[in-house]
Amino acid sequence: MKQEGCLRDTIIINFPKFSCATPLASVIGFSQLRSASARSQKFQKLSGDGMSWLTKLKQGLQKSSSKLSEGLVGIFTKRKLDDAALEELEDTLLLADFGSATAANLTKELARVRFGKEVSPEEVKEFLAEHITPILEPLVLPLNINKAKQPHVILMIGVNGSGKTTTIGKLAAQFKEQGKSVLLVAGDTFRAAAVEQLKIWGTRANVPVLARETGSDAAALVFDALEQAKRDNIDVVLMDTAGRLQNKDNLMAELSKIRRVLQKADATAPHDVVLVLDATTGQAAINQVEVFGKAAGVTGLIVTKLDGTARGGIVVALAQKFGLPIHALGVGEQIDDLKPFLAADFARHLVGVAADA
Ligand SMILES: Nc1nc2c(ncn2[C@@H]2O[C@H](COP(=O)(O)OP(=O)(O)OP(=O)(O)O)[C@@H](O)[C@H]2O)c(=O)[nH]1
Ligand SMILES: [Mg+2]
Repeated sequence: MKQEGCLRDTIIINFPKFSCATPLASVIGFSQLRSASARSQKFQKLSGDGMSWLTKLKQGLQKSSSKLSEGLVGIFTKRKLDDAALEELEDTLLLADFGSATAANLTKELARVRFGKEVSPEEVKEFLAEHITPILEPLVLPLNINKAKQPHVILMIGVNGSGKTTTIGKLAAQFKEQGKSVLLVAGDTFRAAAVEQLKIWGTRANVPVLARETGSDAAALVFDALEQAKRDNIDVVLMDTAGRLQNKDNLMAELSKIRRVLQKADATAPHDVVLVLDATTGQAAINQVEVFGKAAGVTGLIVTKLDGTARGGIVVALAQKFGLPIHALGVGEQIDDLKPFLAADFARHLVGVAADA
């Protein structure tokens, strides 16, 4: 029987409400789904073992802060602030990916206030945290779901492997926790594995996933998904896209098309275009913001894998250069490893001055 709103060739899991879903059991068996969901609850309990997000952030930024501390101790122990020390400080900041403008400004300001005086590594850390915080402060903006835009559409974009799909899973769990209805859309139609990965995250977060077979047109899928979400009064639609290198013009053009097509379904969509950046790639992130920004109108950033790098200064470089909102930070691979971006906490943990959280 044909039912209104049915999307042909579309697979929807985890959401009995969708009338047109291919029988769920043929995609992922109900029993599988139930046990996976139980596992995910257990997993959430385990990973959210009372550890505060500040502790987690601190741990996540450990590599950056210890590298920086090492550098500062080497430069400033029992030493007056002279030209050579300032030069070394600037190099240390550059190595931590703060970017040339920020490294130069911070060094110049320290020279202005302390030149010729003895200064300890701890004092330099305090100075850095204090001066980095106001650079970051204006960019603190969590992904706020606009109730008036039902659904609120978030398009996730970025280069291959930056953490888009994982971040979607983490965000889905957070929105679900806030009591919102969420739909995930497997807009990475290039690889079968990408669809499978998103389904696993859908199951963990206990939200539906809308997918089509590999090779389908991503723009057509996102259009249909948005129409479906409107009919089903979904609060938030998180759209995954295939990773793409920013120098591949045809793939970047596809992103522009996805955006245009979404606007046909809702002139105000997408409401957020989030560029997911892998912190371990350091300064390469700068070019990604520029090119993705032109192709898809990036509205905000999420920086991932801060736990795996000493290059956390990239967040400051991005803030200084683009002034785009930073919605959240990825500090691990687990479902609760997406942390809010708070300027002072981030700055202090980045340079390693925070008291134990
Ligand atoms: N340590 C760490 N690993 C992460 C983080 N975010 C994602 N990852 C890992 O990075 C790898 C790539 O993540 P995906 O979410 O598949 O990245 P993607 O951008 O969707 O990749 P493509 O779809 O291939 O473009 C996976 O192994 C994730 O577990 C993070 O914050 N910290
Ligand atoms: Mg992916």
